Amino acid sequence: MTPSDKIAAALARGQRFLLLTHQDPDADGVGSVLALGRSLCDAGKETTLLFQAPLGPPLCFLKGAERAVTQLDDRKIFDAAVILDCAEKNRLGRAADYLYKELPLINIDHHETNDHFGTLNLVDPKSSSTAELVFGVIRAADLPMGPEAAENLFAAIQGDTGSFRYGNTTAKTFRVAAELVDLGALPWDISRRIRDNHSMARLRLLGLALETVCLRLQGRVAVMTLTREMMEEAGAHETDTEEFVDYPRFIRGVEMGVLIRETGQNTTKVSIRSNNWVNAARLAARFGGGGHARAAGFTCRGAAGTALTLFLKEARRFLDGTRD
Ligand SMILES: [Mn+2]
Repeated sequence: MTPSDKIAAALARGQRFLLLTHQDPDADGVGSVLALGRSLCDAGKETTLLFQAPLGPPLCFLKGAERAVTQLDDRKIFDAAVILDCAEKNRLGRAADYLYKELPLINIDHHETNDHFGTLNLVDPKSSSTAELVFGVIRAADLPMGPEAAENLFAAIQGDTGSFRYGNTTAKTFRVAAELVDLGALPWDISRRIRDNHSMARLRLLGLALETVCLRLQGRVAVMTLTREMMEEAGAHETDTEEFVDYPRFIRGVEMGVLIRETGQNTTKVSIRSNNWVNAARLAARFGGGGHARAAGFTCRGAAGTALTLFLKEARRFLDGTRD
């Protein structure tokens, strides 16, 4: 039995499921949770969709997002927890507090750095997205897939592939996407509601951020910086920075686009995107982070300047010394 078949059997057998994704979730995490939640629900099962924090725009515009909760009755018992798009258990944040000892964990993910923390694990780094794997599981379990589930899976795949532009987009990704359109997903409507639906604050922040873009390490690395002051000045939210890192990455000749963003008093998040050969996940792992070959990140102590110095030192070694 393949991992997908085993998970499908567990989903078909169980009745009560807890669905979760990583903290600060993206479209893949949220869309996968909502889609699988909808399918299980339509099959007559009881589902609880738990997020660490309330969903903000644009992900709260996904259909079914209003079913999400941020707290549980402690005594609530489940047949299994399905954890989606989450490389390690501690990426669940506070939501992990609700996982009690005997609860079986079903881990479905596509992060290369996934540590197989589940009782059942379906981890495929070749998959464009967790949603593409969830599509296969829903089919294998013979669960219903209506327009709402299809739309959420489509939005998730669109998110992780940068609208089918990134290197993780395969022929299979398009086949799955086409099936989702057959099932009722409307690509233009999802794009308009989820991807091309920005606040004025985001645009103001982008203006400030573009001013900071500079080339480093002989033009191989382009860096964008966001300080806490800039976030405040623009009145922007964390989710407004989604895909900002593509601007430095899209500069001709650049191998690595980097976004340095202050997230707290003394913490900075570094997002890395590579174009051709740098394994961003391995570089991020040197700082205790992780992700995918072309998209990864880590968090470190200190303000933006400190983080950049630390990062460039290691990035130089990486660019000069390794080719994996
Ligand atoms: Mn993902």
